[in-house]
Formats: sequence, structure tokens, C-alpha cells
Amino acid sequence: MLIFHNPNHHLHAGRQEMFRGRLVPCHETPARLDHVLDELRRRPLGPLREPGAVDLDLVRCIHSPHYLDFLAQAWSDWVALDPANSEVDILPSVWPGHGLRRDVAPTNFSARVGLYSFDAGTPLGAGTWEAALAGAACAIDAARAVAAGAGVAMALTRPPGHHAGADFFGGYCFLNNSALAAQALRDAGADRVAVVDVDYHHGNGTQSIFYERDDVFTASIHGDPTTEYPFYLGYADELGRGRGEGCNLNLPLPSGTGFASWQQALLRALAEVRRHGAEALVVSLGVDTFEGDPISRFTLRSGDFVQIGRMLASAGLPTVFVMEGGYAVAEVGVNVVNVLDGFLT
Ligand code: SP5
Ligand code: ZN
Repeated sequence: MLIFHNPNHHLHAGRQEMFRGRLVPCHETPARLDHVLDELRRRPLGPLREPGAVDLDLVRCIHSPHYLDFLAQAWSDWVALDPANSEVDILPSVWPGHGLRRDVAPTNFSARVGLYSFDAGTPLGAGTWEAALAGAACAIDAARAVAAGAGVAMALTRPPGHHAGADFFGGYCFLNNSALAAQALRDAGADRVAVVDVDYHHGNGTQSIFYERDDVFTASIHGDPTTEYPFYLGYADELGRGRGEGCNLNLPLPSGTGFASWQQALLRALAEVRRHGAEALVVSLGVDTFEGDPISRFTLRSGDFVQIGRMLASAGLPTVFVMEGGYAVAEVGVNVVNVLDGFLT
């Protein structure tokens, strides 16, 4: 399996996220990816590659130009406010909620951050943009390798992507790598593509990007949003809109769900992928469904991830894996490599 890894991922290393009124250490750390790379050294699955230059035209197909400009400039704007800011991450604290206008763009920096974000858990630092761009390049290159006949490839990157929408960041995500992979597959000639999101959290960004499209089917298996992040999207009645009606599937599951029920949801998602006539598959691969995950509440075991890989392979489609969440840091490597290993065997 070709693995495109993000050589710049360390440049994104948030310090703190807001949780219940306190700043706590970030869960989404560089060590997560280092553990996957370590496990791949122990159990090599194929060549590791670095991505080429990012295709910004493709990134502009998924993300709005004003959002991309904001991300590209955010750090220098932040430091221009006060040189002392270079020691502090950007963390949103005010948003245009109920009754407030989103159609005006304040010049105040904090106000602009709020226009492009939806939580206070996603710090943006000096190297975030560079890391996110190289991650996008991994996803695009993995998709193009698969379109060219590789069969399967992995975009091994962070920050993750599935919570990021066309013009917003949040949930530790800035650029939607899975959406970029899906679009790259479409552009390379696949008439229909499916994204299956197995991260513990609903892939709200991916859903919203493709919600009115019928060429990309999106399915997400996740913790029930009545109790689980991102709370405000991910319910079973969200089916798509307009041309996209019937092209989104949400399978929310209760806290404590184990592999027996989870597996049924994946079978259902894969049956829908088939029914939609997808010619290629993108897997948003989060391993925060693991029983030891510190912020999630499913109870999958490490061995179950091998079976997930086998089930995904049974779809028989050219497949791009894209790394998303997973915060039981020491086990992230084993769990991710188990999926890939299961897919190959
Ligand atoms: C990609 C991905 O998995 N994003 C998940 C974002 C979840 N953000 C909110 C997490 C809040 C849980 N904080 C628990 C802190 C316990 N000390
Ligand atoms: Zn997650």
C-alpha cells in the first residue's frame, strides 16, 4: 500500500483547547502520527512517500477563497496585533450566533476568527497552515495514485479534516482532506465516489460540503450527536438536499456501542455505497472508536480494526484512506495499521 505521509505535520502542535471553562492540553498531538509511523516501521505495508506541491486549484474547489485567504494570513495578522501573540495560539472565543450578522466582515481579528470557526477547541498556530496544506497534498496525491491504478493508498496526515467545511474550521480540522480526495477522484474520472466516515465523531464538514451533490455519496457512523460532539449535525434524518437528496447517510450509535452493533452499521453503509454505484471509496479513518479513547465512548478493541479493514476491502473498490481522529495516543499506531493490514489480507 502506498502511504503518503505529511512531513510537515509537526508544524501544527496546538497547546490548549477549551473544555468546560478551562484550557486543557490538546488531544490532537504530533505524537499520534509518530506512533503510526513507528508501527509502520515494525509492520511495513508498503512504500512511504512525501507529497508533491499542493494543487491549490483543487483546494479552491472544496474551500472558499475567502476562507483560504483567512487561513493563509491568520498567523501574521495575529502577531501583527501584538508581537507577544507569537507565544500564544489563536483560539476562537466569539461567534455570529443567534440574531447576529454573518454577511458583514468585521476587521477586528477575533471577530473574523469567529466567522470561520465553530468551536473553542481548535487552536491555530504558527505552522498550522503549512501543516494543513501538506496534509491536503497527501490526500490529493493518494487519490491520484489510486485513480492511476494503485488500488489503495493512505493519506497519513494531521491535522485531521472531516469537521472542516467549505469555509470553517473546528474539531481539530482546517482543510477537509477526505473531501479533497473525493474531489480528486471525481476529477480523475470516477463518475460517483463514496466517502465512508468511521471516525467516532460525525463528519459534519464532509457532509456539508457534499450535501447538495449527487456525485459524492457520504456516510458517517458516529456517536449520537444528542450527547456527542459535534452535537449540531449528524442525525439520521439528514438525507441530503436538492440533487443530493438520498446521498447522505448518518448512522448515529449510542454511547457504549461495541463492535457487534458497530459492524452492522458499517455493513449498512457499505450496502448503500454499492447501491449508489460508487466507483471509488474514500475512508475517513478515525480510530477514536477504540475502547481506550479518552474523549469517545465506543468500545472497539484493537483486533476489531483488522476486521474493519477486511470489511472495507470487501467493497471491492479503489480506496483512499485518510487519517482522522484517535486520541489513545499509544494505541493509535496499532489500530490504524490494523485497519490497513486487514484491508490488504
Ligand atoms: C477529528 C476529531 O476526532 N475531532 C474531534 C474533536 C472533538 N473536540 C471536542 C472534544 C471535547 C472533549 N474534551 C474532553 C477533555 C477531557 N479532559
Ligand atoms: Zn473523531
